[in-house]
Amino acid sequence: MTLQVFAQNPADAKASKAVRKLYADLHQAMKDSLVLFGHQDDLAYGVGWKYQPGESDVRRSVGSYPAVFGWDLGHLELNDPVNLDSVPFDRMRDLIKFAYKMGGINTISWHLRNPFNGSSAWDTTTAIRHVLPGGTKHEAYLAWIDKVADFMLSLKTGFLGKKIPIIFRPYHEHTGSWFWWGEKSCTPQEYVALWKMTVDRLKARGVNNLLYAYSPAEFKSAQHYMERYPGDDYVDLIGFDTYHRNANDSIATAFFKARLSNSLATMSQLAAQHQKVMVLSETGCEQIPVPNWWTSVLWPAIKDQHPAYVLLWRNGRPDHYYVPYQGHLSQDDFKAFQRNPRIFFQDEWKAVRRH
Ligand code: BMA
Repeated sequence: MTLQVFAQNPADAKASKAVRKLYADLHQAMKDSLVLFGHQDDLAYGVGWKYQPGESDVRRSVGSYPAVFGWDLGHLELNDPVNLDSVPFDRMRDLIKFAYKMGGINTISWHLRNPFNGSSAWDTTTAIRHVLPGGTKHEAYLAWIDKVADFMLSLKTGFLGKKIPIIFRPYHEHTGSWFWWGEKSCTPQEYVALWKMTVDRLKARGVNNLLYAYSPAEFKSAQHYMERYPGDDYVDLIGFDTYHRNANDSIATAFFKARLSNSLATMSQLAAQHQKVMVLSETGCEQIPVPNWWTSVLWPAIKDQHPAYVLLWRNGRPDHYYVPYQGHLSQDDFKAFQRNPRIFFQDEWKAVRRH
């Protein structure tokens, strides 16, 4: 199916020129059936290294950086100097600049604490109604959003301090029930109210360098996907988070491939109807135990619907990583995947995007 997607305005009517350009570039990538490759925390650490300037497991494996760089603001709300995965926020800011300067795209998620009891993002105790207007935690929560606003506004580059465009992806995987903003912890109205309150507050604080990504986990139908959609004027990217588990089981693998391609087919119709950009906002197969996973599982599942980018999750620990490190058993296949003319890493993306 060919997508009828036309570049259109971002949800934020005051979005900066750089945001508009990024949005147009993403629409163009989709029209051209390109898939940009992304990786979470790519420049911060990898398997066996941490904070070495210029390092990246993706680059070590295939000779190029990813085109999309993912980051997470969890614990910024606590005023902590490091995020929930120990990445110092000051270093993150520098690495976001580094990625942007080489033509990369930055996207940020937020695994923030439960605002009702201060426990982790995975504490599903009812929280949203306490942070909405009239709730006991409302003011404190606005202060949390303001910290995000300050961080976003601090992402500047060049002599003139131009703000770096960012794809912000809050309250993700809400069709699951593992986060406090998940499906079983709030009503659709509460979820939408939380989203709108967040975006409105960021805009009120002068933040105009964001595109907003909506990214449920598994969903049953188009209707289910859209059940908590905040609206076309609050969302720019239609995303999906899904992981391949039990990769040594052929039935589980076939199931993952079918579910991913069917989900993207549903989403691509929604993206076309709403004129949004479709992305695979998080995916991966922990430790990649299948040597040809890249060309035999991931690519066949995405090639027909071609999301504008795929973001692989972080290389956090020797038992928790999603892209090959140098010498990994799937490295050769990852190289073959990179050579696919429709998959773009940083060097290829930099060469074609508008400057
Ligand atoms: C999860 C795991 C955790 C991490 C969290 C936020 O999927 O990687 O170790 O803290 O994401 O990045």
